[in-house]
Amino acid sequence: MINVIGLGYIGLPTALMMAAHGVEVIGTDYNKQLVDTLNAGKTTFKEKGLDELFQAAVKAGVKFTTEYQHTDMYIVSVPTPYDKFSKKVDASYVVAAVKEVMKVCEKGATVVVESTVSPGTMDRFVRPVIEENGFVIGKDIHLVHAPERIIPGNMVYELLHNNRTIGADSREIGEKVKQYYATFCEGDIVVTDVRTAEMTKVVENTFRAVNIAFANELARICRHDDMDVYEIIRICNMHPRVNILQPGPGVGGHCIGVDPWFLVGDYPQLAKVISESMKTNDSQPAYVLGRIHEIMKENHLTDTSRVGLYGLTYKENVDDFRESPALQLIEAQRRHLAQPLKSYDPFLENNVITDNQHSDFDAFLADTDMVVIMVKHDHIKQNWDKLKGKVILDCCNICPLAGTYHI
Ligand code: SAJ
Repeated sequence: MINVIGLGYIGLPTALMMAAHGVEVIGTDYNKQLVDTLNAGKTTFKEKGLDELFQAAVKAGVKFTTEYQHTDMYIVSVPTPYDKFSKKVDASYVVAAVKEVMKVCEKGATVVVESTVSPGTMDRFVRPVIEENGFVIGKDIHLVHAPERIIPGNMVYELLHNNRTIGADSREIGEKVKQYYATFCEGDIVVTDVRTAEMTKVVENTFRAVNIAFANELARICRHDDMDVYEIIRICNMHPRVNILQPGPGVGGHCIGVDPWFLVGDYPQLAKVISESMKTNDSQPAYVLGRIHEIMKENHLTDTSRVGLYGLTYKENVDDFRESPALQLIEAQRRHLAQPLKSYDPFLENNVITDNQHSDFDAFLADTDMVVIMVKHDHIKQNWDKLKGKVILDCCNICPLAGTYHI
């Protein structure tokens, strides 16, 4: 039996996927309300294919509880935020979860940490917890790091098809854990050591962050001399060895805007390109705010409260708004003590900001002169007609209407 610890964005789909593929799974989360919701037959966030997977897992017998289980295999999937000042990983949730596991586990148990951690975290923070409890790692308890790499918006598909990395102290344990993932994973499963697994996950997200920062910097260079950054990137990407990502209003979410900071925090003298890239991405919402004011001036608009942000989530077609560029932009506007911006997001039924968030698209449009497209939800692509006559700043390069402004 597997006890999955942490039933959030990664832990829940992983628990459901294993259960739906014949593994006996009990999911544990210290949030009673979340556990109650799952036990009442409801999922806790929106994700393509998640409800169907949930039904299949419930049918197969998955259980949810607040209690840690006495078993021989654990998958720890709890948050690893970073400390905003030191830029280092905050491993406290992982440490707390492993401490709880140590109270109930059997000798011979395997503890798999799926949470993203900076290289060295397992050695510095997790191993000591196990040893403090009198266990010998590799004999009494086996420790594995198997970072998850599925993308919100396409999680269920990617759980099935992505390649995976399993970092273990011994090949034998790596292969044992691989068998559980192989019950559902159709991709390649690479067995390596713990430190390599830690590093590869962070490097993947850092690669993407640096590439996005490059695109954002190109957008600023092109804006300076009135060149079309999108056309330039499109043509460059026709070269067989060039693949530039897209500029945008900033980088949100809990991965690409966070993980690269782990390397900056641990290697401040070495991670120079990474550090500058993160600063570029982090300043992108403020850059967009500058563009809003420029465009307002050009169009003789004076009332900032008649400017509306379309999209509050951190990316398209998800209801996750953690670290979203739109929220950062609203905050930057507040710091200027200027009139607040309006906002609307088809994925957020309840208000996530205290004021000026509309729940009805038509009412939002009636209340705005200028619309800033922050997120390329499919919803807006079916509604271009309604935006006719508005001043539009499109941060995602999707609006087909003539006269649209870009970042
Ligand atoms: N973004 C851009 N330009 C682009 C692509 C993305 O500005 O060309 C922005 C998005 O709008 C968003 C942010 O970047 O605000 C991040 O979005 P994303 O879709 O690139 O990635 P995440 O954070 O949702 O998921 C990433 C994925 N990592 C990689 O693709 C290397 C996912 O596979 C990981 O599992 C996830 O991080 C994680 O858990 O670490």
